[in-house]
Amino acid sequence: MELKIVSTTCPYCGTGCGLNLVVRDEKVVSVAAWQRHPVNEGKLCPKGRYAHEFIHRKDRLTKPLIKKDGKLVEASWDEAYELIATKLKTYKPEEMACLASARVSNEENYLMQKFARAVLKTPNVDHCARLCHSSTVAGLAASFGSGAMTNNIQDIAESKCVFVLGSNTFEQHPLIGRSIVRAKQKGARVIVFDPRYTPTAKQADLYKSFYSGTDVAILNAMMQHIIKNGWEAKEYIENRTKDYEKLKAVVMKPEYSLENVSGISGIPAKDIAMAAEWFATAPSACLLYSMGITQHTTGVDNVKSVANLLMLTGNIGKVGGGVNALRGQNNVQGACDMGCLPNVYSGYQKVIDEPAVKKMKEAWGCDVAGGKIGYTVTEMMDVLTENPPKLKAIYIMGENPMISDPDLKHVEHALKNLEFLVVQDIFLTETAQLADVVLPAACYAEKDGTQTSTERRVQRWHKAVNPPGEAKADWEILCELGRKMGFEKQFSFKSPEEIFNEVARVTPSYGGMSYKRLEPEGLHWPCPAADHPGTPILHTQKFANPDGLGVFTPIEYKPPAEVTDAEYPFILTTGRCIWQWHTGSMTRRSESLEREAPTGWIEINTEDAKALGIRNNEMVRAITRRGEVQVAARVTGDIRKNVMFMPFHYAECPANVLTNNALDPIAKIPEYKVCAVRVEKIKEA
Ligand SMILES: Nc1nc2c(c(=O)[nH]1)N[C@H]1C(S)=C(S)[C@@H](COP(=O)(O)OP(=O)(O)OC[C@H]3O[C@@H](n4cnc5c(=O)[nH]c(N)nc54)[C@H](O)[C@@H]3O)O[C@H]1N2
Ligand SMILES: Nc1nc2c(c(=O)[nH]1)N[C@H]1C(S)=C(S)[C@@H](COP(=O)(O)OP(=O)(O)OC[C@H]3O[C@@H](n4cnc5c(=O)[nH]c(N)nc54)[C@H](O)[C@@H]3O)O[C@H]1N2
Ligand code: SF4
Ligand SMILES: [Mo]
Repeated sequence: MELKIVSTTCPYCGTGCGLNLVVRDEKVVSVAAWQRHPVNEGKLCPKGRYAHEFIHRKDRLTKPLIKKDGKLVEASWDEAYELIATKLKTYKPEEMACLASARVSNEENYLMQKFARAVLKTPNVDHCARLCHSSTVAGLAASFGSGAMTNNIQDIAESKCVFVLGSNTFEQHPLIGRSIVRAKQKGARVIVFDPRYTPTAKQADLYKSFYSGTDVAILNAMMQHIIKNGWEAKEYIENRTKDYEKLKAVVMKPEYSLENVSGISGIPAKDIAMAAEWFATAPSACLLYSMGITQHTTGVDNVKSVANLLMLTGNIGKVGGGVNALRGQNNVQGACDMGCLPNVYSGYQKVIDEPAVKKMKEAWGCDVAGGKIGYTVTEMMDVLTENPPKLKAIYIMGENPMISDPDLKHVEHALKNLEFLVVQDIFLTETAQLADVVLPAACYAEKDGTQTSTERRVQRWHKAVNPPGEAKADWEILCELGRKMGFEKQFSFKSPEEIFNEVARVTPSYGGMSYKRLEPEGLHWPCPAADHPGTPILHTQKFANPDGLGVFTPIEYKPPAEVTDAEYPFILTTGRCIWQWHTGSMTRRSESLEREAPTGWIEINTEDAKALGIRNNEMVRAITRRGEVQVAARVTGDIRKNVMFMPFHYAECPANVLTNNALDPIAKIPEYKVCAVRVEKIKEA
């Protein structure tokens, strides 16, 4: 039997590992290592290893579905397009919204925002980056002028002090974890602060647990200790930054003394001091963060505090330094780069800047939405529950908010208030079940395209097999619908490569890229010209702000939106495990992964469990102000007393029934990492 090997990029996390799909008889039968790939060098984590298992599942969507008498029934593509086109023409632009997807290619995301802005003329386009790193995009842009991971993955291995704050790297970005191990082997000290003793924490030379939501206090205390000891990078601060005095005025306040912050965070004063000393006196130091920092009502504040610490110690723009904001989904960096955010076109060109609007009008040859910032995902759910709802139709490509958004009762209420919902997915998800029209999409292995990983590396996907039944690639669907709605010229693309060439034409940071140049292992943006080698490390000479300087921002500590009280006495934090992916649409359909973590749990500290009379594995009720779920208790010493943790992957015990949709005022990211919870034994009947 003949085997075909097709190289592509892993469809799960933002690490961007290269893999080889093994194809036999038109089926992807296995995944093999890509030995010389610069990121993973032939290694894969379990999700990459089993990334073929969901592809040929019998329950893939294979035909368009239309809701008739409350039931989804099979329809032809023509019927589906006709219905969508007719319906969408009846609404005003501001009554419609589109959600793009961090799971699909750059080309497909580019087309989704083009569809929203050129066809529907609506400014309302966003995607799950809102729930994820919107704090980073806003916070790092304010500090450095650019909202992306500053250094590349390999570079972490060169660091002499790696501080992991709010990232469970070894479970969530396992192949980036390897770079931490390498750094350690070369003599780096590793610091991990996390409310849970995670597999990442096990790698640390200094691990401390703390109360969720106290990061700003900890970072300010570290900075105070550094300044008091004269360890700040004086020359760097002088030459490359501004507003240092403003920062100093805040971090030197008595509130941020080691002793006081020890009381707020639960980390002993001497350990905060040790972390500060290690970080500031190392020849190079970097910080890795992810959702532990961003998913707070103070998400942007947290990110700016991280940026402050790194500038204070002179660690931005150099080898082994950097703010390494680890982007989550395989193509969340790309979806942001492509302009699937309500305030920017591709390449972060602002929709409120007149020259940018003019540029897009000329490039696309039609009128486009501009001048006004649209709704974010989280705001969409809010305006949908107003009376009358401000939105009437949403087109969702590759997202599953019915499991992933905060406060699910609120989300369900919102989506049910829509007059018209289109969902384009590879499976009939919880969200698709609510749709009026469901469109069957091709998955990563069934199409060509590009994706951009967390280290800004733009890499190719190569098509290995045909999609099942009548399913089509997202880019084909958007082109056909765009043409159906009268935008023949704007959606005339015959291939992803043609779309990419348009992306390169209108997006300065991708300007020098082409499919040819991306082979075999991609390029790091910014890559502005055809002879530019790409940029693995940002800000080496100057920051991306107009004056070239990095900006210190004084940040005061603020407690989370919901704090514990007598009724809800514990802090609930939520996140992930290594085996499952978000809403489980793909991993729960992968036998090898599902077997390892078949249902959810709530982690409860051993002493807390004892006080509550709860045994390991016993089903309990977890209750917050939003709702309650029944879930198995996992009694463990690996979580801080008074803190509980739940993964959000499981529809049968959905953590997001419990979470709080309070938002960061700037990034509009919800506070998934902190709410107040009570846990009760289920009384035997
Ligand atoms: N296996 C797997 N891998 C994934 C994903 C997945 O679903 N499954 N999702 C991907 C995506 S989209 C993302 S965004 C990333 C997320 O990657 P991570 O951010 O690493 O994952 P999380 O589990 O959300 O949270 C990380 C850590 O934050 C800690 N934490 C909780 N509260 C706080 C706090 O207040 N402050 C701090 N500093 N830490 C806190 C948690 O204990 C947890 O260990 O993972 C990506 N990788
Ligand atoms: N409680 C809690 N909730 C959270 C978080 C948390 O830490 N705690 N984290 C948040 C974060 S960081 C994120 S990123 C979000 C993720 O939230 P979502 O993006 O809603 O979650 P996914 O399950 O990744 O949804 C992706 C969908 O895309 C589909 N899909 C896959 N490939 C394709 C394709 O090629 N084409 C199309 N059309 N569809 C495709 C999948 O089947 C799936 O339904 O969840 C957020 N929710
Ligand atoms: S680390 Fe991320 S990109 Fe690499 S194999 Fe695992 S899930 Fe895929
Ligand atoms: Mo994410």
